[in-house]
Amino acid sequence: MLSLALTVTALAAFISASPADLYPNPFINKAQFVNPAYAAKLNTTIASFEAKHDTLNADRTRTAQNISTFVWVTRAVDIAAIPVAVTAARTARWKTGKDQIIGLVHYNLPDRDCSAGESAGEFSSAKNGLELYKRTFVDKFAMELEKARDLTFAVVLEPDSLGNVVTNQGIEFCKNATKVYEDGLAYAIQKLQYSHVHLYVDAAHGGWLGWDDNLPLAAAEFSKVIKMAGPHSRIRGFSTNVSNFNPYIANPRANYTQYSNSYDELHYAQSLTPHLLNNSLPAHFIIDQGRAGLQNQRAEWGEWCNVKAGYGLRPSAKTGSELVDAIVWVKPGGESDGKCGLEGAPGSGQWFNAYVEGLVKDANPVLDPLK
Ligand SMILES: *[C@@H]1O[C@H](CO)[C@@H](O)[C@H](O)[C@H]1NC(C)=O
Ligand SMILES: *[C@@H]1O[C@H](CO)[C@@H](O)[C@H](O)[C@H]1NC(C)=O
Ligand SMILES: *[C@@H]1O[C@H](CO)[C@@H](O)[C@H](O)[C@H]1NC(C)=O
Ligand SMILES: *[C@@H]1O[C@H](CO)[C@@H](O)[C@H](O)[C@H]1NC(C)=O
Ligand SMILES: *[C@@H]1O[C@H](CO)[C@@H](O)[C@H](O)[C@H]1NC(C)=O
Ligand SMILES: CC(=O)N[C@H]1CO[C@H](CO)[C@@H](O)[C@@H]1O
Repeated sequence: MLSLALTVTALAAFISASPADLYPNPFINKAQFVNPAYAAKLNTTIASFEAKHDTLNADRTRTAQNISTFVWVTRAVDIAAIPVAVTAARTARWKTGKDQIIGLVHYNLPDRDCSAGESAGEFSSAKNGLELYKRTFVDKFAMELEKARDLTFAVVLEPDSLGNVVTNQGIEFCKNATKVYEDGLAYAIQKLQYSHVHLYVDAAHGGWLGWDDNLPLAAAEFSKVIKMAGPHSRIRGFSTNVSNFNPYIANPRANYTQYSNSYDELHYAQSLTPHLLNNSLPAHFIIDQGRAGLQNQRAEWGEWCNVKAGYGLRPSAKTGSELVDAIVWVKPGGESDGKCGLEGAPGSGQWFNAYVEGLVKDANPVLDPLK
């Protein structure tokens, strides 16, 4: 009861003190940018359906080609994808008359993916990685955004990194990486302070940081890093469930969540909120639903790799919750999580076409075929 009372008090304080008009939801009245590079990959899937004379699913895939996904920038050479996206977004604005918000994932910390090892990056802290990260990645990333002040950006910062700091101190490589993660992330936050850029620090997902014991530790860690970014640095909020399979609203809740109050991503946002507010952090979220359409496919919550899935809720700023700025598709479905999960999975980031066929067929809501 005590924690419930605290939650209600904190939420009430949030609502009455919320200076919503000082920093409104950046997704309102914007079209989420559709990445032509992802649409191009889906042409492979259209061709494979057509080869099987499955015109229904080929036409559904054409609809998916018009849905927004985030652009992942995971190596220094990928920075080149930013101006390409910027040009495409300007074209889309010109064609549709709608202002665009481009979703980017900034994902290249030294010693990356310290616990799972499927997505190790190009920088190692033992080889001057922090300095290389700052100079050849963060600075260049910021420079590209600075050149596109006519557009709006939502940037997901470093998925999994603070989740690993909070819960994986028992893994020596993560323990060693902690200082570098904190310094690197704080530097990125500080460097990306522009009024047209909205930062969402990654907050893992409900099955990870959503446990009651982890919530205060997570909020304290976020607070530490954001303070390190300096008194003039601000973030819009937090991203959750990047590349995961958790539903926004579970129905029914999965059995493996039975001891957690954060049994779906909306409940996770609600559970984390009082802890964020207690640390003077903004309680705003964007939630990845790109692969959350098919529920209850896992025996355990911890399964994370190429789990059988369908495309989930569509990207939208109509979320039904004041806490949630937008439903987004951060993970471009079909880029493999690694050589694990469903049979035939290729290495991390490679196109897994059979998987995409499943995303299309099992989409929930169902994809209407493009006429
Ligand atoms: C996908 O294929 C269509 C039809 O062949 C073509 O017009 C389009 O340019 C391709 N899309 C991309 C993004 O490559
Ligand atoms: C793509 O989506 C936009 C916005 O949702 C819509 O206005 C447009 O008609 C769609 N285009 C196609 C080809 O479906
Ligand atoms: C962690 O750091 C210590 C001290 O620098 C080093 O001896 C050890 O090899 C590192 N462990 C890993 C797994 O990188
Ligand atoms: C949960 O477990 C019960 C009992 O074992 C089972 O009947 C039910 O189908 C399970 N629910 C889900 C969503 O898996
Ligand atoms: C808020 O923070 C204070 C001081 O760090 C702590 O004692 C208290 O338990 C926190 N309350 C909640 C709801 O996290
Ligand atoms: C950012 C984050 O926590 N992403 C996780 C989302 O869930 C998948 C699957 O459980 C994990 O692999 C990701 O690490």
